[in-house]
Amino acid sequence: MALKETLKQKLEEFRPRTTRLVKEFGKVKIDEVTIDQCIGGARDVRCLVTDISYLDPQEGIRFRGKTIPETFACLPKAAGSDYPTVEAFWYFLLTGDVPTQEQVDAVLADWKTRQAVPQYVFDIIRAMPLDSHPMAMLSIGITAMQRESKFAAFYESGKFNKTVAWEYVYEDACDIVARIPVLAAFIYNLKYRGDKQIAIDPALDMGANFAHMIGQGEEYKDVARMYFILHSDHESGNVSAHTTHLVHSALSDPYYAYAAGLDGLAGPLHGRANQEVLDWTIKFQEKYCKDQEPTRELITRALWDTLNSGQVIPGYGHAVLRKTDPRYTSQREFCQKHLPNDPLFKLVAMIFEVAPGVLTEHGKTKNPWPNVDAQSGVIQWHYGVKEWDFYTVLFGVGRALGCMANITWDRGLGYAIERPKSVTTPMLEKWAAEGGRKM
Ligand code: HAX
Repeated sequence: MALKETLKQKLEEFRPRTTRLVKEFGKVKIDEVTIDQCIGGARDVRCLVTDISYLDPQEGIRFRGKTIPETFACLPKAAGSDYPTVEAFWYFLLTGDVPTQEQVDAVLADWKTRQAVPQYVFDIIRAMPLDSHPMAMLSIGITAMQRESKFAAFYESGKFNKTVAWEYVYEDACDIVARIPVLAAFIYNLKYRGDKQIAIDPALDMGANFAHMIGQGEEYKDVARMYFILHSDHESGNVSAHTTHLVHSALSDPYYAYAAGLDGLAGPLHGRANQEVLDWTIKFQEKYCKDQEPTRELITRALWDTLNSGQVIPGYGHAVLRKTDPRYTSQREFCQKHLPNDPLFKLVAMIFEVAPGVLTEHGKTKNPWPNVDAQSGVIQWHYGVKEWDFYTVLFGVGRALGCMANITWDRGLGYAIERPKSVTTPMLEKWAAEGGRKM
């Protein structure tokens, strides 16, 4: 069955479960909120629902119930590759079903019809100063493309109907995931390759085509596939996914919603950490390793210098995870296989040996282990993508998959506009003195 039909069937089967939970069990308590959580970024408050991925603090992410190795193992592979296509993963993320090769080919063919980015979007980005951050360019590109939104057109048609609204979100979602790598490649070529643009190769899958469009060779095709899949989804409380969900909950269309998600991803505590990691590592090399090999002692000193100057160690720590991020491990395994002797990989591996101990001694972070961003830049650097301010854009291409799958389901299940309640500081002080709010 084609993807949209399968999704329709899944939504129809699933919807009664959500309706029943709200109608029959709506008042059942699943959590309570402390003052700490209220001021401290709602950490651990269970008030979002998604079935697309789940993040266990010890185990890490599962996509549709499968760990990263299980996900890579179960999906049909790109021709001649150990990695699945992004198209196969998209089918899996949306439906929870492992697609057949025929179903993957249908997604591939569908994306081919969607991937052209309108010329006016390129013109708008070209009008920006060339030293604009590439994340600003990507976000503006997605906002500019809002004109293409099928969901917005449906809303404006006067025929808006909640039960079929998800179909228009789905259409926009597919357009966005098919177009965003083309937009990202355009930005890369504009900023760093003297505007030497490369046309789409219609014979290639999404990851391979991205590699082709930024002038990369055969090996980078798997890098792109792996990278986009690994960065796709991390349940729905992280800043980019939550922002996309929040903005779309006001029935803002997927273009507005994902542009907002990208703006959140651009923050150094979130997606920009991959840029910061490379920045930190290269500066470390320049400062300490001009005339000597990196040592554990030098790394320890540099880490303490960073902490003592009040900055965070980028790529380490996590709001939910309490162990090494399996997305880090997956990329580390890729490095061990494909670039074991790369000097930067060796340095990052040495930082991994030292940083958790330093952070533990520092005593602040709840999780001294590396996250996805500690390893990702090394791979890009190795293959010649050395412009590290572009790394968050790569993250943004991958994250589109998770965010778009999530809002398609949000609409399909009719989730409400998000509107948590705020309180004032005097209220908190009163409840603190009384030992809690009287319910
Ligand atoms: N280096 C130094 N201090 C750190 C730290 C790190 N890597 N990680 C956490 N801390 C500090 C926090 O700043 C906080 O200090 P204050 O009490 O002074 O505010 C304290 O330890 C407690 O923080 P936490 O509860 O362990 O962590 P949070 O949930 O508040 O924050 C962050 C999670 C990921 C933002 C945090 O660990 C961090 O800043 N890490 C470095 C940046 C980074 O790698 N971000 C990417 C995370 C993954 C991701 O989203 N990718 O997109």
